[in-house]
Amino acid sequence: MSIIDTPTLIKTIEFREIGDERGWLVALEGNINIPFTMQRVYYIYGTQSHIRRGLHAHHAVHQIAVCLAGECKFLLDDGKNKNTILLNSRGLGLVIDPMIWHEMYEFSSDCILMVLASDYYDEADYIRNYAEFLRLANGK
Ligand code: T46
Repeated sequence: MSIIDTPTLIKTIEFREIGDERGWLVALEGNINIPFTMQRVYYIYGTQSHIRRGLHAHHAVHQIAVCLAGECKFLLDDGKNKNTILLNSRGLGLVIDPMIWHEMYEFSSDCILMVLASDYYDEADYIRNYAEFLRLANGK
């Protein structure tokens, strides 16, 4: 597994795309090309282009987002710096670490965004208040 760690907050994983005359296949395996054991997969679709989703950080859950169709943008924010990325490739996973505020926006009408998560859904893991996130992220 090679996690591409740019000087920004954007960390991505390039998946091996296995292709032949029949088409393409990508395999995602916990602790092999996904850096944790997956406990949950969910996917988001049918979001209109003017809608923003996310707008939270997680205390502990690790996640990888893969855009399976269409495109959307992600904003990542660690409380000091913000970076954005356009997700439009089935061969690329975006790492969403704990304590990273994230927002998804500018969804194309055909966007299907799949997210792999390291734990089960628990609302208590969410920080949905930005002021509270900044306080925790900056150690106050
Ligand atoms: C995230 C970003 C990338 C569940 O019941 N189970 C689940 O596993 C999830 C993820 C959500 N839900 C419920 C909770 C809400 O009532 O589905 C509803 C919509 O969730 P939310 O408003 O949190 O959706 P997004 O798109 O703002 O955020 C989602 C994930 O929740 C979040 O963990 O990191 O995608």
